[in-house]
Amino acid sequence: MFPPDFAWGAATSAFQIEGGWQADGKGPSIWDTFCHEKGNVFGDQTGDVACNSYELWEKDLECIQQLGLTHYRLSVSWARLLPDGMTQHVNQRGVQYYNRVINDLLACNVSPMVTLYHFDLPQALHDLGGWKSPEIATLFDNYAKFCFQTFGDRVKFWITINEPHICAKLGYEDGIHAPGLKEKGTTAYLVGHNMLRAHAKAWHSYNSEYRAKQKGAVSLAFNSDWFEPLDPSCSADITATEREFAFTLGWFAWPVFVTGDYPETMRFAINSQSQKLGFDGTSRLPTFSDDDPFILGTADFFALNYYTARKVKAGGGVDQTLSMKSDLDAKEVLDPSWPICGAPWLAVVPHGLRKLLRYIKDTFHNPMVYITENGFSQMGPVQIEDWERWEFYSSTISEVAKAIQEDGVNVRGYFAWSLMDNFEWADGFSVRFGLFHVDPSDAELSRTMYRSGREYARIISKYKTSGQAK
Ligand code: PNW
Repeated sequence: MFPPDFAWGAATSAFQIEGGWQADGKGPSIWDTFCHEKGNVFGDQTGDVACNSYELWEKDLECIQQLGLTHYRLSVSWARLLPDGMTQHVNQRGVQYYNRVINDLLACNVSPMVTLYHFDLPQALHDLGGWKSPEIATLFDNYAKFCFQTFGDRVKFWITINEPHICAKLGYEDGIHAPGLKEKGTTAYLVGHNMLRAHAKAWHSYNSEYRAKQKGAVSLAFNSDWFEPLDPSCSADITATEREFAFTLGWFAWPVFVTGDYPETMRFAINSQSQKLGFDGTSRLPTFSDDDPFILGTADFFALNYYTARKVKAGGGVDQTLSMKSDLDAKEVLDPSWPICGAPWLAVVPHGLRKLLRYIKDTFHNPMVYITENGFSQMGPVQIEDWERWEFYSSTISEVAKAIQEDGVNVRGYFAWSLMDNFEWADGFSVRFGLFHVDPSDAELSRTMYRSGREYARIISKYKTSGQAK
């Protein structure tokens, strides 16, 4: 049913669970700044305490064991390890914390997958220009090398950057994630460019300095919805769907897996819109230069975060100012037959994952794939008997099985988002993605298993190790 040694995991990220925002010498990140500013996050909630995993790591480990996970995906906080972002000043207490997490996981036979950057840039680096500055690639590379050097004897799966598309678009175009900039139609492309340069530098460092000894794998995590034309017989909707893929998944996966450069569709759309609006100057989508690291081939596996699907209709998105939306010139539509879970953007479309996996196989040269995030959110009253979420997981996992068996996609692992309810960015704690419930107003912050957690544990114990149903 599943390949033997299939990775059965769950994922979290540092800012969303750790808290301890100033503990033991940690520096502030752009998310600390962003959520301390009123009006940015639901109910002005913050990540100051979150699930307090900085102090309650043992409780997380118990959850991981109760689920029987083979793998756990976490992120390390750059500003906890290097408070001002630079390697000159190392916070040893931060190093100790992650050493303990990693060692405890290994002692319980759980393999860590570590993300270096999950939205939480050290504020000190943002103040120097952050992702907008070309220097960030070298600073990120230094940080990555520090992590490979410090933890790489034990960590065999690395994700450099989580969802560069979401980071760039929500943080620098829409302004709803930190650092809250709305510099439309320009900065997100620049930020994405520097993220690719930073990622590629770190991959090359691993490849030449650490791989032989540490024998791990390095990638970056792409997010993509499954897109299909609203009217499959309308050629404008079909090309709009191609643009959607190009502007989300292709933006980052095409350079890394196919050509070393952005999809032609994307550059063409951006440049023709610039022309139409009389924007002079060079392309808003930067070009890679000979001084840049080679981008092509800088991923050892394909890491995919999948949540939902969209139908795509041509046009409609165009306005007369520069923006990513006008460049894209497409409108996303929800199919009324798709149920919505919790958050309004989250249509439940498990079969979209199978289709997307097939698309990835065909477009990106049949890579080894890890689904590094997939989940279902709950809002409103807490439902511990969350049978809808359970149904979602069980049908999604069966779509993954079909992708493997019937479509021949090389899927090697699946990580549920998330191990526990946590700080869901601009939605604060109002949107719950956990397999364990955490109530942020409970002084103990106890973790309570949802029904879906129990069912996920059953699936895992059924398929773990042999891949065959027991
Ligand atoms: C991902 N959107 O982010 C992240 O990797 C997680 O940290 C996050 O908790 C998870 O998905 C669930 O949202 C996203 O608004 C954040 O479209 C926002 C969006 C998509 C992904």
